Amino acid sequence: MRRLIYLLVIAVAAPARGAVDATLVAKIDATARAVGWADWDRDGDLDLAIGAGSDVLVYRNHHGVLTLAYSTHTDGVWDLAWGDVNGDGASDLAIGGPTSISILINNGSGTGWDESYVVMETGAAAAVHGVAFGDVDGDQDLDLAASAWN
Ligand SMILES: [Ca+2]
Ligand SMILES: [Ca+2]
Ligand SMILES: [Ca+2]
Repeated sequence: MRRLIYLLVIAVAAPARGAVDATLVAKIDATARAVGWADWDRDGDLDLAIGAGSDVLVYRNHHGVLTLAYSTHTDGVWDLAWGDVNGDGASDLAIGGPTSISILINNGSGTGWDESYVVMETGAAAAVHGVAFGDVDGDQDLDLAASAWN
């Protein structure tokens, strides 16, 4: 079932807790489950990735205005997380999906991905609903935690 999802950017001013200013960024006709910020195009500001149905949508930030810059079709995006997997300074994207965990390698120029690959096949019995990067063993590279259920 497809649902119309409203995506909002909500500014929360720290001194005025509870007072929020919400800006409508886009309406997406898909089940949107995940969002994440990173400087995708390496221009110094944060861009927004959205998992919308089977697509990863990247909205480029230009002086605070977000516009859809790139769309990548996958077999489903249940969660996403940014992290520089290959250490080239550009944030890459991990995707938890209905049957696998995959990685999109950022080409670093704001024009797309160098490659994508599946890290782990979980099968239909274990949809991946959560992914998060962290350096678990302190060896200066990112490790990936994932949660799955069916
Ligand atoms: Ca940027
Ligand atoms: Ca990278
Ligand atoms: Ca590590």
